[in-house]
Amino acid sequence: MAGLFITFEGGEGSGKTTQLKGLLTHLRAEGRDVVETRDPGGTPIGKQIRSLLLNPANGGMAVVTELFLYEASRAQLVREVIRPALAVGRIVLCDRFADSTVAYQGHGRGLDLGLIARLNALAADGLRPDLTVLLDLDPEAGLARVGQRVTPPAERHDRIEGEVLGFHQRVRAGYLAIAAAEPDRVVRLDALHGMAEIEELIRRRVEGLLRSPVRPSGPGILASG
Ligand code: Z5A
Repeated sequence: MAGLFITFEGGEGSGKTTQLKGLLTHLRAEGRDVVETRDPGGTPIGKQIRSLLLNPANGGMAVVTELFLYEASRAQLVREVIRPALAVGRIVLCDRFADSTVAYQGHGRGLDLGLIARLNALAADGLRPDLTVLLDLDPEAGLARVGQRVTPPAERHDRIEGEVLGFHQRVRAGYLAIAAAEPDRVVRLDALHGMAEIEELIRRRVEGLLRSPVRPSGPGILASG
C-alpha cells in the first residue's frame, strides 16, 4: 500500500496554505484519507521549535542554529507523522518541506547547498515528495498580500517575513533552480493566477498521480527507519 506525499512551497504570501486547504477539502469530499501537516511544526516537539524559529524576539539567532532547528523539526515530523501515514496508504499534504531549507537557508542565507542536501536527507530519512507544488510569485507582491491580512501586526510579521527584499528575491531564485533541476517532481505555478484556476491545475496533477502505480515515497522504494 503506497501513500502519496505532496508538499506546497513558495515565498511569503504565495498562496501555499490557501491551495493546500483547497486540495484537502476536495480530496476529503472524494472520500480520501488525507493528513494535513506543516513544516516546521506538525508535532508537539515541532510546534515548540516553530515558535522559537518565528519569534521576532529571536532576531539574534545564528544562521546555523536556524538550520539545525528546521532540520530538527522535520526529523520529528517525518518519523512521527509522515512516514507512518504513508505506510498505511494515506495522502499527506505538507505546507513546506525540505525545499524550503534549500531556498531559505541555502539560497537566501548563503549556507552550503551540499551540506543542506545531506542534512535534508538525514532529517527527511531519505523521503522525497511525490509532488511538490511551487507557487511562484514576485516577493513584493507576496509580501504585500501578507501585509493585507486582517491579523494584528504583532502576529503578522514574524522573524523571517521581516527580512529585506533581496533575501526574498534570492529565495525565489532558489525555488526556481529547484524546479528547473527536478521537473518531474516540482510543478511551478504562477501564483498571480486566480485561486480557482490554480486549484484546478493542482487537482488535475494530483488526480494523475493517484492513477499512477509507481511513487517515490512508496514503501520498498526508499529505506525507512
Ligand atoms: N522556513 C525556512 O526558512 N526554512 C525551512 O526549512 C522551512 C521554513 C520549512 C514559516 O513558514 C517560515 O519558515 C517561512 C519560511 C521559513 N518564512 N516566513 N515568514 P510558513 O509557511 O508558516 O509561513 P509563510 O511562508 O509566511 O506562509 P504564509 O505567509 O502563510 O503564506 P502562504 O501560505 O504562501 O499564503 P496564504 O496564507 O495562502 O495566502 C496569503 C494571502 O494571499 C491570503 O490573504 C490569501 O487569501 C491571498 N491569496 C492566496 N492565493 C491568492 C491568489 N491566487 N490571488 C490573490 N490572493 C491570494
